[in-house]
Amino acid sequence: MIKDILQQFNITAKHSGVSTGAHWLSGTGSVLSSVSPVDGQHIADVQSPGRDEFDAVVAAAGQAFHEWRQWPAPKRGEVVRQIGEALRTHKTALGKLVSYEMGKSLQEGYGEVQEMIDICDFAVGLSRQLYGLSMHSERPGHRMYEQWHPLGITGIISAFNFPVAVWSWNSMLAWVCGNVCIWKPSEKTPVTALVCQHIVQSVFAANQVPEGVCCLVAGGREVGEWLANDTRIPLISATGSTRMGKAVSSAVGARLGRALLELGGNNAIIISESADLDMALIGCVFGAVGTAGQRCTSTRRLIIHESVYDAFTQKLVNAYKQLRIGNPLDENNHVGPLIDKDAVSLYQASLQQVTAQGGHFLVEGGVLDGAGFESGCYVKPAIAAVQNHYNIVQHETFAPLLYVMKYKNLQEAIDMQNGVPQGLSSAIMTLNLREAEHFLSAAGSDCGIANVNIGTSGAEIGGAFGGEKETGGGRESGSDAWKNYMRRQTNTINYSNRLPLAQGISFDL
Ligand code: UN1
Repeated sequence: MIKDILQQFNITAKHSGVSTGAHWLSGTGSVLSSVSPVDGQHIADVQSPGRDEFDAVVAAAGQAFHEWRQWPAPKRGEVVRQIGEALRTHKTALGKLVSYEMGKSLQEGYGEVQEMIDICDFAVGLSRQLYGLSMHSERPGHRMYEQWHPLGITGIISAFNFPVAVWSWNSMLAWVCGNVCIWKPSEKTPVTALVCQHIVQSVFAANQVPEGVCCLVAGGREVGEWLANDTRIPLISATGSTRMGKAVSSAVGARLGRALLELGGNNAIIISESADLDMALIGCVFGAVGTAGQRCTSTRRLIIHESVYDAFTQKLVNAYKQLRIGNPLDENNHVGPLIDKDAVSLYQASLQQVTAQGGHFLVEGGVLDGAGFESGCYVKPAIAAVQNHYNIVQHETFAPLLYVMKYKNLQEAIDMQNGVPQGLSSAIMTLNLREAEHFLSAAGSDCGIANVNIGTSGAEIGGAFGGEKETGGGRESGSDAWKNYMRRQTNTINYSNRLPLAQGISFDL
């Protein structure tokens, strides 16, 4: 099945990971070996760029920008509409491949492609709505307005957990805005990126889009560093760990470029005494074990009112007993593998730290072995009772490890929810209007995303996505996140026959 999908997209056992959107370049950099965490099978080798090919790609992108920025935005939107159509056609194949290369459940693989289709639709509409404001000038016979122009090359560094959707949030918006894109996908999931590149290339060819508008540089850390340091690239949009984000941010900041960062989360749900506990349960369990806890929006902490703590943790423990762990392509399973053995080691180290720092397990974790688990990447989702201040709780463990803790009053719960270095997603489960509104107020959650009676993960594309503090401050996807991909220009036009100065200054010659 996977072989057929690879054939369908012309993915050979050894494939170039370097493209200008019209041509595949033979890479001279290191080889990325893509291995499925589902069954440990090798998928393909992807050749990354050497410095010369990287420079050739940036040059092609720079050249293409001169032409692409002059296409009317709705015409660019029409091309993006066709990408959305192509994604609809290939949803099943690409969804399966996402599931196989990354390890998320098939439903989530399809969901990820749906997210790409949704952002295409959003971007098409946006291509006729890149609005600027007009202002009233203080001077007679003057007009003032602002307009938004494209920035140039957008460098996109994406993570393994959403191997294709996060690229599409960035590239579809960047393209309708008139930018050209260079994508460095995660070195752990290069094959799904190759498929996206093939899909876009055929749409672009059919529309005579100039070479260089959609570029791919599949590579490791070094390629990320080249992008971050390159003064020809005004905007770097990076998704990944806080450590990576700090490195990108300082490199881009040192050259006064723009960085759009979407980094780690440490997302909590407050379970109030007035929560609908059955409804809350679904949000909490999906949030904690969906994508095997490898979303940046995954639920890491539950802050539970003391009066419902025993009842709710009992429900959680029972629900965890029902979880089926196994091959994510089998739709009977809820939880697939972690991305690789390094991730498994980090998960195991976190389990040890929980006990060492004073926590105890309500549901024990562990690594699965035996038939069906040969890849060594399958782990048991765990639940631990902890204190919020434990060092391990303050860190994001990218695995299905859920922390539970008790609170007495809402202020204490909000302080705990905010009392971590990260600030991405947050939620409260309550039927009490006062609590809900307080949680959403300026004195409530400090996160970029705050939900009521919905879990922390699974945001729709229509809202701006991102968070505060160590999450990096960037906003991608919906609302007015498109402004990150453009430069604002303020224009003042004098149509009078005098030249009055602003602020009433007189300057007579
Ligand atoms: C991510 O984990 O990097 O809100 C993105 C969600 C998804 C996107 C997550 N729509 O969970």
